[in-house]
Amino acid sequence: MNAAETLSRDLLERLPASVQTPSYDRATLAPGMAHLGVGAFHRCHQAEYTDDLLSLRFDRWGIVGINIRPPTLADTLGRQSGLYTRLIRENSHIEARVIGSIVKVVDSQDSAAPALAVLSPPDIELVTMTVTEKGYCHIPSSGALDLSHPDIVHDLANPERPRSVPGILTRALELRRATHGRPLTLLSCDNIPTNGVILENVVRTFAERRGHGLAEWIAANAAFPSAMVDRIAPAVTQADLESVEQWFGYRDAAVAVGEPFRQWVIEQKFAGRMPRWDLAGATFVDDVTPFEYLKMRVLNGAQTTLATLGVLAGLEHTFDAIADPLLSVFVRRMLVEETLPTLMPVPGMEPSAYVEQSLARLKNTAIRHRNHQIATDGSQKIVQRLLNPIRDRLSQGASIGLLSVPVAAWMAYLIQASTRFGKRWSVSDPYAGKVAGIADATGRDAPALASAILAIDTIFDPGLAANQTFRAAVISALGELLSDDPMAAVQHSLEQDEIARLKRSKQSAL
Ligand code: CS2
Repeated sequence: MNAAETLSRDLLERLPASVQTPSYDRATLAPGMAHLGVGAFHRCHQAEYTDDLLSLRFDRWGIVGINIRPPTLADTLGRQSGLYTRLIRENSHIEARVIGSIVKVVDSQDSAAPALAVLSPPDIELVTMTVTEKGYCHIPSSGALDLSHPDIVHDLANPERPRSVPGILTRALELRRATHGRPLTLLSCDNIPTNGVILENVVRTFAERRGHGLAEWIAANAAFPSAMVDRIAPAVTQADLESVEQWFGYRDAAVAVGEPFRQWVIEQKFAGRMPRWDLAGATFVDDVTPFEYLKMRVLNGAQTTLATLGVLAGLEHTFDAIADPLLSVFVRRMLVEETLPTLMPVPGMEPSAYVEQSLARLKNTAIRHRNHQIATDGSQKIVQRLLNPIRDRLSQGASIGLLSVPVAAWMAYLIQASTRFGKRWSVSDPYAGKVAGIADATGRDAPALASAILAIDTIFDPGLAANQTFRAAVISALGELLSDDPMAAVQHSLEQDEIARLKRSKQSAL
């Protein structure tokens, strides 16, 4: 084998035996579903489940991958006929497999036309998507479509040339209605709570504004199941790409790297035929909510906590943050004491074992998940990961001193990206400009900073923002996080928690 050869159909036959290859006949694999947002996560998750399913029970379920945002796919997956290497890594363990379920890729960054040409024909029966939290153009605190979002304003004025996910999906449904009327299942695979409900909301709101009975047609002919998805699969680096050539002797421009753990729980609510992913390890259930709470509050909550506090502590990756003794004690205590009591019973799962398993996953040193990557778009993540459990705790009259620290850390992370705070790092978040504006106008006054940020009602629901216990906890943590010793906030919250615990146990002993 030529060392510099690029992954292709021809090369499949000549790969080293340590690289697994598709066991089914890709030449006869017809497309049956489309996926929006072909990033590292899709390549390590839905595409892998589909690859598993195709080898168990071959069916017309090839994936057409579409990107409506950068990066383009033509030069990477496109050149490799959709083939790519999926590496599973855990510390020194490496497992390589070429995934064959993506049969075609389409770039639709400049105009929605190529995406619509894929989504409209009747052979596509299902659309899955990983478009990030902000892709839904919803208001995080309420789940409603953000009618002031520039892309939504554009799409309502130009519905035939949409830019946004809700605009593109609504237009595709409109074209399907006009041409063949076949039903469609739209399956969100993003980490937003009740993702199916939010997707349905934004599409319905958009369609209602289009009129002509479109919203009613969609209600009768489309399904929007919710799903909980899980696998840690960070953004791919140059080093990941080079590793495949080093270890296996071929080039691959579309490598994806993930951890061994994976999970997919899907609400059984489909408009038509569905891939039997349940045969490949996914679970079909009537209600995803308990699984969603567990995953977003525990695993994702821990990730966001370690990421924001990790950046403030000068640590690069999740595994660096969890190796820090203080942060590791903090995150476990926060999850066990404050998060766990907010969860719903999950069939077949013991919550404290899930916490331990999640923390163990975060220690995997081969998964180089940058704290800045996880902190990206924090404004779209903290509601489901931190604020919802805080709200539940407050309604139980229970303590929130620990969960408030990562909320303040998210604020400190955005505040310190402002000019007034010397632009300590650059951030990517739809609310970065707003928070920087607040920081520039306010300076180092923690109560004033916290008050102004808590007043952003599209993130903080007003009832929560007005809660004095929550405000006091956030203000106190923020003051320390912005000081020269940011980890004092973590230390103090643990001490306060310990004192409160002792008081409680004395009281219950009386
Ligand atoms: C991460 C998630 O970047 C992030 O927001 O917390 O991508 C996380 O790795 C996945 O949800 C794990 O399933």
